[in-house]
Amino acid sequence: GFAYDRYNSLDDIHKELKRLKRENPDMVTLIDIGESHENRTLLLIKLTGRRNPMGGKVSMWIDAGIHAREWIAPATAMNIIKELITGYEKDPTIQKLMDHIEFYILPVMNPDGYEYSRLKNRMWRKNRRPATCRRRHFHSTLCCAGVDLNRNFDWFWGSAGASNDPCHETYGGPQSFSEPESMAVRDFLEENTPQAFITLHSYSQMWLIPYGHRKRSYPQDFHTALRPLALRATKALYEVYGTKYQVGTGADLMYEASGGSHDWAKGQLNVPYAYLIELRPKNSLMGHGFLLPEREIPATGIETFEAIKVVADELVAQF
Ligand code: 0X9
Ligand code: ZN
Repeated sequence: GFAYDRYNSLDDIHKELKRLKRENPDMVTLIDIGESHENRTLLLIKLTGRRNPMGGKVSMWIDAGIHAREWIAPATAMNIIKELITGYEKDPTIQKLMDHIEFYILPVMNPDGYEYSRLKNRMWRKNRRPATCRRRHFHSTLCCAGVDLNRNFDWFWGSAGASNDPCHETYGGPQSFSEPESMAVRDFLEENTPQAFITLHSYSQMWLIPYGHRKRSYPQDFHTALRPLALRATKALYEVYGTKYQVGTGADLMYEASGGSHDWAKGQLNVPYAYLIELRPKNSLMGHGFLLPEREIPATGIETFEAIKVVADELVAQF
């Protein structure tokens, strides 16, 4: 069964979300925002306090598991959900946040890839779009499955750090929003545009700010709003266990990559605060890269939640 300190199957995650709804019907709503290629449900949980005076005016989006092998991301999303629900009764700070903000959390944005990574290939990254085949030589074809969903959003789609080769790890798809998973997220967010958008990845302990498609490319409020809030959030995170995060754009700190969801959220949707968080570990040597040990799940959840609270607090103050 499901455990908050384990990496869980999609089925156990969905069962836990349904249990949370059963136990907290006044705080929890489950929304089916679409289906994956292999017809798995994209199950979104909406959390809000019993006395939300704003009536849903301010909202925050958190998704995880857009990349299949980054298991700590769905696990952290689940821990954030648990902290918000249990904190509502016993922690006035969380009660205030929940009474002002609607939290929309999608713990597994790429359910087909997640299950494939659990059962077939631990290092799978993309979704499971059925194989596209192309002719190579006489009598030889090459077929490859999957689109990198974090290259499939409509922000300088296909321009940098993405491949048009279906066999590549960063294949961006035949066009932007070609995939059911990214389409479902787009359609929901266009109808319910939040004030903060956070997408959880791993690894490298970085709090990434738009834009990532080109070096030295920043939204106009980068220095006045996005970066200062990111610095406050990562400071709160650091104060829990001393975990260090770098803050900057993905293009400046890592590499250029177009078609990312956080860039799209900021650039096209005009979400004020859009971030991509690369969770633990820092590196692939001692920290095991994508293979973060289960014993680090609880601490990752707690420290990340402290950072999320800083962002949520800012939404309450500002909107
Ligand atoms: O490549 C990605 O999609 C993200 N890294 S990951 O290892 N989780 O796959 C980072 C995207 C952030 N943007 C840029 N680096 N430009
Ligand atoms: Zn990722």
